[in-house]
Amino acid sequence: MNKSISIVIPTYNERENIAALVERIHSALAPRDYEVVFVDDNSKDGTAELINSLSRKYPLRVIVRKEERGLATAVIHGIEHSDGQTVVVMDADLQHPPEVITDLLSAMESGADIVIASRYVKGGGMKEWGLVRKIISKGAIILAHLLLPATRSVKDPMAGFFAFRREALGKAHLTPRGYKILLEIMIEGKFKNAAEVPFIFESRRGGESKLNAKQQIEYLKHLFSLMQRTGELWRFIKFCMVGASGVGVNIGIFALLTRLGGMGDKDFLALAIAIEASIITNFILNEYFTFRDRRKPGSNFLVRLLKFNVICAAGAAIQAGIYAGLYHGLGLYDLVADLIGIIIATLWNYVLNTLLTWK
Ligand SMILES: Nc1nc2c(ncn2[C@@H]2O[C@H](COP(=O)(O)OP(=O)(O)OP(=O)(O)O)[C@@H](O)[C@H]2O)c(=O)[nH]1
Ligand SMILES: [Mg+2]
Repeated sequence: MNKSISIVIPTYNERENIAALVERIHSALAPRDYEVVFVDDNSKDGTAELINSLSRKYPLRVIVRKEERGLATAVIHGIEHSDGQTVVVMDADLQHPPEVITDLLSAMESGADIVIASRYVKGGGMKEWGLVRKIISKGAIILAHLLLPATRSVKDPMAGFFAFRREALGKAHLTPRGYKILLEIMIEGKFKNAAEVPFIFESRRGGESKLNAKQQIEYLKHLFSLMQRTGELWRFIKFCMVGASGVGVNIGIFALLTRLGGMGDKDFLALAIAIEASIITNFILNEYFTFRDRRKPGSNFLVRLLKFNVICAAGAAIQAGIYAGLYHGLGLYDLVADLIGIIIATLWNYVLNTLLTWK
């Protein structure tokens, strides 16, 4: 039967949390027309059996997967095997308070097509998180914001607690890895209006965490795959190619000025002119090649040129500083010191220009 709300919950050995979870969902949502679809990866602790017995009293179903394991694929499985117009995704371990579902639904009623229960908006947060986990969590978000501009519309694209309109997801082809299903959904779906509501990430009530270092590696691989799919990886390669062309312009003009231009004794001036010329050619190539799709009609070309210039000048200073520190300070081989400087300055230029110049 077609329900209006499908709540998809992946489970792996969560027996201890199920009864409280189901009761709290029911008291938050009744009398709305909802169903809970659990996707259990063949837990050994009797999770699925408990859900089955509770399904006599509550609108629940459990799908048991025997061949596959993994949080993100379990969530997709649940999305594909449910049919509510609104889909809610959450964890089973009561870290996502079921009462917040009603906040998600109200935001959807006010016009959002995807709503995220966010730790990083005012009123949100997490209980009992150690400093290391906080830093990893924040670092992962910063990385996603930098490398995948489509995630910048929300402060917490890593959340595992969210709701969306099924129609807006369309026929998206979802191929996530690891844990971060929301990233995949946001990038592959056709959402126009994302909203966030605050929530406090509770401490785990029972059972054990399945989060481990392997998940962090999976996250980086997933990020890379999303960069490939969205064209952001190709954009970065283009940016590096343009940078390399700038080296040619720089050397060529410097050679011309000092050899044919009679500036042999004014080599610093010749160098400054050569650097500025390469910044300008880099800008033009980036404007019409690397960031062609991000030029906004009516926005100011000269303002962008100025921003690019300032960022690249700072990049050159950073490169010189790194070279000085590594070669003169630490005695590293000079070409290695130079190469490290170039890599860091390139990253600096790329990140700052995607954030400020071609937003
Ligand atoms: N079906 C399925 N569910 C999983 C799998 N791994 C984790 N889950 C479920 O996904 C949800 C989130 O997993 P957790 O281990 O709680 O991850 P976390 O909340 O980031 O980490 P903690 O704060 O330590 O709990 C829980 O409901 C788990 O039962 C899996 O491989 N398959
Ligand atoms: Mg958890």
